Amino acid sequence: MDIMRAYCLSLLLMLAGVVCAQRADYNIVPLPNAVAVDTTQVFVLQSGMTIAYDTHDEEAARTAQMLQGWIEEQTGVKLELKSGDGRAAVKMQLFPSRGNPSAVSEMYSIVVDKSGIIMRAISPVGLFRAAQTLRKSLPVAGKQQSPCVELPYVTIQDEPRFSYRGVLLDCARHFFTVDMIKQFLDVMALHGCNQFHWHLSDDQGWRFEVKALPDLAKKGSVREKTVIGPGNMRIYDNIPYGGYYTQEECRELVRYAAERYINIVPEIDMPGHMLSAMHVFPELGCTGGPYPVAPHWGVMRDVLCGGNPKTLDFLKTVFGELCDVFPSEFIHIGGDECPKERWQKCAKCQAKIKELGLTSDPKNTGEGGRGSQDGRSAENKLQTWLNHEIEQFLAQRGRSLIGWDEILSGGLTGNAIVMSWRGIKGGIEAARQQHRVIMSPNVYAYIDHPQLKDYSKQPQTTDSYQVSCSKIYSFEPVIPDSLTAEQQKCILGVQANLWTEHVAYPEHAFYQLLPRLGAMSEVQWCRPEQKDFENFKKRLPRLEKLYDLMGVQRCRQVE
Ligand code: TNX
Repeated sequence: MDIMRAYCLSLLLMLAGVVCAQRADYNIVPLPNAVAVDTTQVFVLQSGMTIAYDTHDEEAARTAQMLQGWIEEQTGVKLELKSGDGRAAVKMQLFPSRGNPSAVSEMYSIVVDKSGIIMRAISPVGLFRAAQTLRKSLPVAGKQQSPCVELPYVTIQDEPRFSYRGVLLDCARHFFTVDMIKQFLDVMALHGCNQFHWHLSDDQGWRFEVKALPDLAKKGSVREKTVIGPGNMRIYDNIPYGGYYTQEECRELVRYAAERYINIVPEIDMPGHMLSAMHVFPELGCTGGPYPVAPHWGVMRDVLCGGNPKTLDFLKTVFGELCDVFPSEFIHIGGDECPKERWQKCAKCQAKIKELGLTSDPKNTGEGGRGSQDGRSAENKLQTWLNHEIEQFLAQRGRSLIGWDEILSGGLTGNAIVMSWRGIKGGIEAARQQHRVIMSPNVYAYIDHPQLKDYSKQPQTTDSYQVSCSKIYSFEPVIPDSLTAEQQKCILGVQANLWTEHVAYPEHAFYQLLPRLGAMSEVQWCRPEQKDFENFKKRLPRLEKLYDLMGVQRCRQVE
């Protein structure tokens, strides 16, 4: 029967002069929640048909335009755009929800049947997700003679598991151009990611223009040389290295990201990882400097002075302008890897500790690895005080503070959100205190680490352990045994981090990112019961064709 039907259909198509060599396949990455397909019947999409968006919604129009471009680029099928055409082959319908208007739902559905392709959503972002799903379902065949695509009948229903689906790009250790970042954002959108964590400052370079402090970016962005090789062998290239983003460029990226439903979370890392600023303003350090912009990697013992009132003034100037440029609710203040060696000996820091009445807890466990500040020493509490000052400053502007999990050490304050990177311990602890959490544990989410077991087969990068696709894929961020149902809701989502100590070029950055972001996207998007690594591997090659079409590099092996 099925064979008969297919035969009749192809006969009909041939009579109509249509011979379709291309067929859609809904086995995409990340896998939608529910896909009910009927492969015995197809709708044929061909040039001259239309895409209609049935409101005068500007966002829907933009998404329709993007979809039109993707379809043509992938399949050669040229569709026309129309608003409000009831007979169009592709319809994008918005049904604004009458419920809670503040809840932005990413939910969408796609139905393909004899009348064509209908995408429905209750907010414009849902239509964008639907358009991405359709795009990923279409083949990548390039230019064709008389192009058309067969789409098997289907009903797709989908929405993401987590609201925060992030990727970090470190633009401090190495600088990436605005054009590269746009491509990075396109790749993120392809994977359904919605938070771009932009690491804008570190010991090795300051990348954000602060208008009130023009020297900060001008001088703080340049290091005189860069260490060569895997570890810190202290062999340098002796080539000055720099680059920073003007506020205009940042705004342009905010717009570009927003059109792809991505929020930019800017990070200025404080009070550690600040040598690039201290180089320009040595009075901000406990010893007075001089402080060169760091030419090598690691954790530096010179950090911002916690007791100098100028430190807080400086930070408020910086975070004030950061808030002007970035509309994000989330503002990242770093807070990681801040050794307290200087603060212990600094008269200003000790005076401030006294003034605030801070004392070490009896069970202070001292400092942890990589200069991390575990334990409730008076100095860690001074850092908490500093965080709290910034948190209140941000709160006045309607923003929420995110910090790396070290911000737990001196005690969490206010609404602070914890980004758990040294495993998931910090995240669990924060959720138990009813603070929001983003899980980004290094052993699962650090894509600066090698993806293949054989290090010799890949470019040199952060060494030590392997973070393979399967390792990432196996990550389950919500631990029912450790958290109550209420506490589990504090887990906003998951993030992959691309640190760039050893990643200097876009090709290498995308090699580190792909296809691992594919694996990460299923952790971020899919329900645990849907996940199956072997099945993921079968779906990946079709996504990789899109990587190739987009012109981005990738690792060609999956482990
Ligand atoms: C730790 S993650 C860091 C980064 C490094 C990274 C390298 C975090 C908060 N700090 O400064 O780039 O390891 O893997």
